Amino acid sequence: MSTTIPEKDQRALVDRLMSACGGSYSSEVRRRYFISGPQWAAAYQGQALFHAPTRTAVEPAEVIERLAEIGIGWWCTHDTDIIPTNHLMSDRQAEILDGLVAALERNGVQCSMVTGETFHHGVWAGGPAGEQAEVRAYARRRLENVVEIGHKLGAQFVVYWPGTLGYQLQGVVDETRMLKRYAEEINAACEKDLAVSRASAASTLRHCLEAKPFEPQAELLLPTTDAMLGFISSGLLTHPEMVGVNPEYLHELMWGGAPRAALARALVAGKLWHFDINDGYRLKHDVDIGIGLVNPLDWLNVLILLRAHGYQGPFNLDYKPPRTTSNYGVFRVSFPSAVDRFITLWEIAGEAISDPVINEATKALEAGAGLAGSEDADRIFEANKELWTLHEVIGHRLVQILLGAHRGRTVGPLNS
Ligand code: GLO
Ligand code: MG
Ligand code: MG
Repeated sequence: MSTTIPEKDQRALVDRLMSACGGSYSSEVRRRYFISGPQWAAAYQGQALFHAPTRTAVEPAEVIERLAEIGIGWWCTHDTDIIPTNHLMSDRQAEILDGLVAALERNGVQCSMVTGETFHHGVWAGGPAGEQAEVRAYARRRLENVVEIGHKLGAQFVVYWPGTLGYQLQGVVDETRMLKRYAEEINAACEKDLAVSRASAASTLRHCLEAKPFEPQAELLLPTTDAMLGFISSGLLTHPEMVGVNPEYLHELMWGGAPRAALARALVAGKLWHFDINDGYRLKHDVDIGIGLVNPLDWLNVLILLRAHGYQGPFNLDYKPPRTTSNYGVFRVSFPSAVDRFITLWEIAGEAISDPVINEATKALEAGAGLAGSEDADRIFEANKELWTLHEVIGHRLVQILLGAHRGRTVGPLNS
C-alpha cells in the first residue's frame, strides 16, 4: 500500500520534486527575456462553465510581487482585473493605479501591456459594436480609458481581443456594419493615444488586435490573425500604422491552422508586435495549457522562426494554470516551469539555427542540382530527387535536437 501524504507535508513534497526536476533558471536569467505574466493568468481561480473555482483570488499587488520573485520582469492586465467595472473612469481608478505604480516600482517589474475587457460583463452581451449607440459609446470610452491606463502604468502595448464581436444567431446583425462600428472604436483609441502622447511627450502605444476563432460567441467576425490583418488594411482604420496583431498560439491551432505559418504571415506584413504563448489541441476549445506541454516540437519550430527573424516583442504567458494546481502551486510550479520551458526551447532554437547538419542541408537545397534555366520538368525532378531526401534529414535532426539526441542521448544499445 502506498504511504499517504498528510496535508502538512504536501507543499514540501511539491518543492522537493520540483527541485528534483532540475533545469530551472535563476531569476536573473529569466529576467533577460521579454516574458510577461498576465494578472488574469495568475489570478485565475479555475472556474468555467462546468467548473467551480478551485483556488482563492490573488490581488494584483501580490501577483506582481510573486512574479518578481520568480524573475518575470513584465506584468500585464485587463482594465477590470485591477479596477472593478463600476469604478472605472472614476477617482477610485486613479487611486488604484497609483497603488499599482508603487507596487511595480517596489518590485522592479514593468507593465508591458494593458487590455480592455469586452467580453465578461453583461453590457457586452451583444458585443462591443452592436446596434445600440449607448453601448458603442461606452465601448469607445472604455477603450480610450484603456489607453489612458496604459500610459499611466508605463505600458508599451495595448491589446484588443474583441471577445464578443460576433453573434449566436445568424442574420440578427449586419456584419459589415458591425465591423465598421468596431473600427470606429479602435480609431477612437488611437486618437486618444495620439492626444495623450502629444500632451505628455510620451511615445504612442502599439495597438495589437487578437483573434480567436470561437468562444465566447458562436460566430466571430474576426476569427483569425489573418482576418485581423485584413481588417487592419481594410481602409476602415484611420491609423493602420498604429495597429498590429497579437496572435495567440492556441487560437491559431483551434481553427486548425499552423501557428508558425500564421506568425510568418504577420511577420511579412510587419505586424507581429506581441505574442500570447500557451499550448493546447487542434479543433478543441480554449484550454490555455502552459507552453510546450502539448506540442514541444511545434513550439521549437515556432521559436526558430521568431529567433531567425529577430522578433523583439513580448512573450506573454496567456495560459491558465490547471484547476488541479493549488494557489501555492501557481507560483511554485506553474509560472516558473512555464518560463523555464520557454527559455529552454528558445535556447534549443538557437542551437537548431546554428546546427551544422541543418545548415549544410539547407544550403544544399537552396543551391539545387545546377539546372537553372532548364524547362524540362522530368529532368529537373530527376536531378533534384536525392536532394529532397534532405527534408527528412532536417525533420529528424530537429527532433534529435529537441530530445538532446544530437549530443549522443540514445535509448537502448546502439550496436547489439
Ligand atoms: C482569451 C484571450 C484573452 C486575451 C486577453 C487579452 O481567449 O486569449 O486571454 O488574450 O483578453 O486581450
Ligand atoms: Mg490571448
Ligand atoms: Mg486562449
